[in-house]
Amino acid sequence: MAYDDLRQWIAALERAGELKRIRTEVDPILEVTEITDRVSKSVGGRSALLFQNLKGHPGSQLLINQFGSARRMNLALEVEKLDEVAERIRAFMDVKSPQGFLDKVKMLPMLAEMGRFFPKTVSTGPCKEVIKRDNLSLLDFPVLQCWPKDAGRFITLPCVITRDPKTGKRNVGMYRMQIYDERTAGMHWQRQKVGAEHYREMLRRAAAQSMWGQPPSAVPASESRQSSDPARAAVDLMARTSGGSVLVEGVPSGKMEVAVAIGTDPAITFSAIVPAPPDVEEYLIAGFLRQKPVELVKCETVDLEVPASAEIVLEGHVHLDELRTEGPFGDHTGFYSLEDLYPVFHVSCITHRKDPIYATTIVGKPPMEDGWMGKAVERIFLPLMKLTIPELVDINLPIEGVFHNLMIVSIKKSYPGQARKVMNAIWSLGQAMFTKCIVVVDEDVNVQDVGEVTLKVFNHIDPERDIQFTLGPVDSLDHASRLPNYGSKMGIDATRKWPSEGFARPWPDEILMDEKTKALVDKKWKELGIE
Ligand SMILES: Cc1cc2nc3c(=O)[nH]c(=O)nc-3n(C[C@H](O)[C@H](O)[C@H](O)COP(=O)(O)O)c2cc1C
Ligand SMILES: [Mn+2]
Repeated sequence: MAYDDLRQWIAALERAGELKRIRTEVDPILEVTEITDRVSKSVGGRSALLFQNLKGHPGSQLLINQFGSARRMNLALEVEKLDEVAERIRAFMDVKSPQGFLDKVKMLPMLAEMGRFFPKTVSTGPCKEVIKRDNLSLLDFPVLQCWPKDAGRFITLPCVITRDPKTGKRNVGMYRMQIYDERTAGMHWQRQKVGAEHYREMLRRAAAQSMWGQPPSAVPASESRQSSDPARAAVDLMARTSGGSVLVEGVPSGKMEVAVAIGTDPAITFSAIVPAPPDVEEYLIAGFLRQKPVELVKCETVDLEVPASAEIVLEGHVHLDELRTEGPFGDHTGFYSLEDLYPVFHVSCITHRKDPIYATTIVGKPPMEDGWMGKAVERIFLPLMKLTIPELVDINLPIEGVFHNLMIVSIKKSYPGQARKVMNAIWSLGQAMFTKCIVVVDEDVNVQDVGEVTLKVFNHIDPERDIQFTLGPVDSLDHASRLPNYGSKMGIDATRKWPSEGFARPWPDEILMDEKTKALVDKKWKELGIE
């Protein structure tokens, strides 16, 4: 029974006792954050909040903290445990190449099931109840200023939809948007994300078009690699640390179509943060998660499709030759991410439901709502990681490790040096490349128990021997790396060292009481009168 839209999801939250309506007047500037932060940090992340009386926005409603606990994350994906999603993925991947007729017959339901998840385009939907081309303003919505030193108001839970100019495939990514004025906003796709790659591909095309009058596919590779390539100039400029608003000199003006859906059913919202391979459409992932296809409608002013039941849809363009200072913004690292140059989104049309509900989140010091989304990603991706790293037993991204700072993994070690092989595999696996510190332990260590990890890891290592450094891309939010987006990473091999790894000393046993003595004391326990 998939949720068809945000409203069904809100009703389900309310039925489950997981929603609080707030009727007292609250300011979207800072005040919503302070309230939500207290709720996030109380036991169990307490509940989702529906603010119904927002200062300066009479009649508006704002939903926050919808994913902010293990229970709500399970409700969002309609499972008892997230392992069920992992299990469904595993079942899918288990399909062997059919050997005979019977095997082929067995495969049919699986293929039919896959077909059930593809998005469907429908002629219209609730997101078209109100269509505004003129007199529109991003400031109509109760967009938050989250933290005191934020550069302004930020849309924090937008599903940003772009199209790959090469393949025509759509991508949905969650990239925050700083509101500059009624019609413009920042487009914070970090350079390693799929939206940013679509933008660069548009730049390459526009550059090739202006230099050679034809798209890059028609230009000989030797020519397109010339250093005077204006697309390179723009990419290089994006690599700079910061600056004011700039028009990128020498880059042909051009536009890239972008649509943004805010307030979708929870499977779509969640799919926008999932670190999926670039060529897998998130609409399909959402269909898989909710076991029902996503219904899409065409946009009014751009050639993109958006979820038909979205509360709010922003349509518009990113100009290829324009970058603008974005940030600072109080980020999920617990620190402000610094200002940097990002593309600018110009709104051409806003469509929305009647009385739209604005869905948002705040990030800051963990634990917060996004931490629970990250935990869901961790559970769901484990079986996928095992495809390329079969020795993997379990992983833990502790919430205070803010996704990219710390990953603890246990492995079944079968040959010398395997822990280092696993580190390198993780550093080359999609967005796991950002992991600043990877700790590898043997399979007998429970990675979910950070106390046990601390005890065993720091007992087992000879730091100079067991720490591996490497250089590579780091998260844009890393404020300590030597350069933005580029820095070092560290792996700790805390597995037991073998003679074949040059460790000749004996390895001590872990202290464990024998079963006989334990049973004896169990029997006597009451008599001892200690409790
Ligand atoms: C609340 C929230 C806010 C996020 N904001 C950003 C952002 O501003 N920029 C960004 O590049 N990634 C951001 N992310 C992470 C991306 O959504 C995530 O990396 C996603 O996998 C990107 O999708 P893509 O692989 O299709 O590009 C955010 C994630 C969450 C949960
Ligand atoms: Mn994607």
